[in-house]
Amino acid sequence: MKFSLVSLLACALSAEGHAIFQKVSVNGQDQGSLTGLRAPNNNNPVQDVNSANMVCGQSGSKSQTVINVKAGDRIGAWYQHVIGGAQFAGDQDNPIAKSHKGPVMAYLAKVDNAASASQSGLKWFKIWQDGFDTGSRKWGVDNLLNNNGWVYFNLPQCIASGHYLLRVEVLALHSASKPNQAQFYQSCAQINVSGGGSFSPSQTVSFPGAYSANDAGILTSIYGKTGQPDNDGKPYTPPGPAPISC
Ligand SMILES: [Cu+2]
Repeated sequence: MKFSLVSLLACALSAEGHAIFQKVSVNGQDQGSLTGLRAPNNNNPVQDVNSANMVCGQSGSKSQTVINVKAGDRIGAWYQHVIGGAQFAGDQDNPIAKSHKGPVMAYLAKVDNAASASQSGLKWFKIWQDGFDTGSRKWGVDNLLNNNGWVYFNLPQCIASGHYLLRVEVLALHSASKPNQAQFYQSCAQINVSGGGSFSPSQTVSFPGAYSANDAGILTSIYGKTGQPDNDGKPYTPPGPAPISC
């Protein structure tokens, strides 16, 4: 009994490093907790790249709001350890455990109505990613940690106006040298873009489908010869397509 209690505790503790994308800002304006989001209720990662949960995370809360934005706007995506922020005062694993190194990525998919659209069968294109900088040896997650959980990127100016789901994803690679141990943390924001251009993607991907468990950016060891999570100073390419340019 004692042993199983100990392993249960170890298990619970190991779950404490996770995170949830739970708030959006537009040009610095905070949109409010879970507003305009399809977000999981708990912070457990998705580890099966073939799961339907790869789209917007495990099903949890779903907002009725669609966030109005303009092409070119600066979007913020806020990750915190649990819904609302830290799990407890002095939570060292907020916004996410420091071990959880990896890239951060953002994708868009055009929909008719972002509040009601089904999230399966969509055609996604990547608009941004923050992978690994070989000079500073910093990961996208390091920048998230330095910004108190905020990830910032600009919506491309060229995208067509209209409704989209915006999928923001953290890929934590601390255990990714074993198959199906990479951890995916994503939610989707429901947005209505105005002032856009004429871009429509020539190539799109599906979720699930965009990734394979053995992709070079997913089944990988990030630990260099010194044991640091520095990818040995080598370049790292996040999974999925390259971000669009316009
Ligand atoms: Cu975790």
